[in-house]
Amino acid sequence: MARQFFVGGNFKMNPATREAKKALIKVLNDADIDPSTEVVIAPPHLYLFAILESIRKDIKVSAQNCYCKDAGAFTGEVSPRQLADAEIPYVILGHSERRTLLHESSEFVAQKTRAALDSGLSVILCIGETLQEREAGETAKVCEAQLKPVVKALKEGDWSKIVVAYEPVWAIGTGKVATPQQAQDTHADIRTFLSTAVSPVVASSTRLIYGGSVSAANCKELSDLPDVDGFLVGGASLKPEFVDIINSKR
Ligand code: G2H
Repeated sequence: MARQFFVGGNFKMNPATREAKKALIKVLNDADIDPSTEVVIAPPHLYLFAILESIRKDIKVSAQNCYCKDAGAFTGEVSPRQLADAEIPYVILGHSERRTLLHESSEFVAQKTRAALDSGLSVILCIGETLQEREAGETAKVCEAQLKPVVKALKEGDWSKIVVAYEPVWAIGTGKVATPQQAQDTHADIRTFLSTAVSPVVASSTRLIYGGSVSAANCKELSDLPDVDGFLVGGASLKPEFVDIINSKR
């Protein structure tokens, strides 16, 4: 089954001002974008409504997180139901910055994934190993351990709404990108795991995207890899070169 190329822009806690946010959206609105690529941008919650109204219709908008309940006394949280009601189609879950800084466990990420799907959202699910784990030869084991609670929480049909982002922690925001061999090998391992743990159909149809210091300079080579179906882009999504990354399959 053909997997549509996917490029996500994870703005993280950027930009710092509304003026800069407007300039960023203008670059995207004026750009010549490959219509065969699915493009999703994930701004901070505060900017979601404004960006939804000002961004061109062929670019989708994602939240960067949500909670696992529909509503209630959860100060500071945003619910998947609120996102769906606001017509936000995607949410990023399990980003390593949240796993590390906010101590989110894989079980909690799985709970939030379940809740997001129940509200009708699609999920960009992030997994990835630390440098220490890679050097210990534990990359596949760590990715599988992060995926297992999600596999348990989902039914086979749910996987059409999941994009798995493999983001080695050592490559995030460091300028150290995974080599094409490292990216391809890990993506192939994840696909093999999905084939056994879920089904061969899910393994061959689920998009596996790479994240970690993706730039205009390295995207072309990575985009040609058989098991890399796109990118989750952080730092470079805030720059005009994001357009070159979106168009990397051209
Ligand atoms: C990884 C990535 C986006 P960056 O976190 O999710 O960020 O491209 O800055 O490494």
